[in-house]
Amino acid sequence: MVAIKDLPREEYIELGHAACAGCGATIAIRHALKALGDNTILTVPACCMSVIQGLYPKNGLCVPVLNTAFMTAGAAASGIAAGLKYMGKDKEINLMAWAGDGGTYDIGIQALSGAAERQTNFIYTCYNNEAYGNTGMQRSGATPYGSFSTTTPTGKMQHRKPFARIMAEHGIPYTASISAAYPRLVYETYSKAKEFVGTRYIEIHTMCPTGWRYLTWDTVEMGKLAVDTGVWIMWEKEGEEWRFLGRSKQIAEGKVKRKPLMDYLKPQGRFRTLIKNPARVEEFERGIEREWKILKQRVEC
Ligand SMILES: Cc1ncc(C[n+]2csc(CCOP(=O)(O)OP(=O)(O)O)c2C)c(N)n1
Ligand code: SF4
Ligand SMILES: [Mg+2]
Repeated sequence: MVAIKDLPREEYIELGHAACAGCGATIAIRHALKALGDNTILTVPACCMSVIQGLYPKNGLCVPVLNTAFMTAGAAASGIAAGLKYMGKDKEINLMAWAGDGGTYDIGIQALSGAAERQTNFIYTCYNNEAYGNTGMQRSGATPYGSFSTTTPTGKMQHRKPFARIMAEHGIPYTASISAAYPRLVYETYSKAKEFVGTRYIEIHTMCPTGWRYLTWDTVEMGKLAVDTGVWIMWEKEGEEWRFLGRSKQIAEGKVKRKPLMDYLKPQGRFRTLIKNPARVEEFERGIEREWKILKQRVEC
């Protein structure tokens, strides 16, 4: 693992960007861009990042950005990729779409799936804060079971979609599921992903104090608790090979015991109603076990 002192000094996200204090998405993009460098073009659909990166007349990111409509990240990137290829610059420029979970799991899946099926040459990042943050926290397909959102006031009744697995099954060369709580892993994942040609899908669990309702200074702790309790699983698929990553690997190999789920649920206001209902907490646990079981089968085969 790269040492902190060896991370590039260059910064591509400006001080004074417009994110909430404690926003995990800024940790994620900061370290992703350190890996990709200034030869990068971003396309960002409507989401928190389109606010973070620049409320007119300011600019929060130091790379060119094409802002697009909510559902179009995959389509916009496909257009840019075609343009870069035509100009013979597709090998020297990293193209990245950076979209939220709503813009990916829900309204953006069609354009993204099409782009992946065409093996469009780009990195697609879904930064997953588990709700529609930009518009005040409505539920998305990524919102966890039992979580409060403004459209699920008594707790969501469905489990989240296994979206990174859905993308991996497109047969793309690289897929990863990581967390912003591990910035060096973010850096290493992008350093690796940029070496592949074709569609690469990276999903980052990005802690969101505003939506998840915990104290801003607990952001990294909250991301680590998601991994330690097994709620969020870190893994990658390179070619046909599936692997667990970091702490999730230690859990899968039995070197570390998973922490109790309540350690993660209790500090977050969004689970306040859920934790009063043991039957629903058990259902939450069943969803976690199901995902671990499927991923373990993938890693072993
Ligand atoms: C077609 C369309 N519907 C609704 C909106 C309003 N809108 C803008 S951002 C957003 C939520 C984005 O959620 P997500 O993709 O999860 O990103 P986040 O804001 O959480 O970072 C919505 C509903 C829109 N811009 N376009
Ligand atoms: S709402 Fe959440 S994801 Fe959006 S800027 Fe604030 S902390 Fe970040
Ligand atoms: Mg979101």
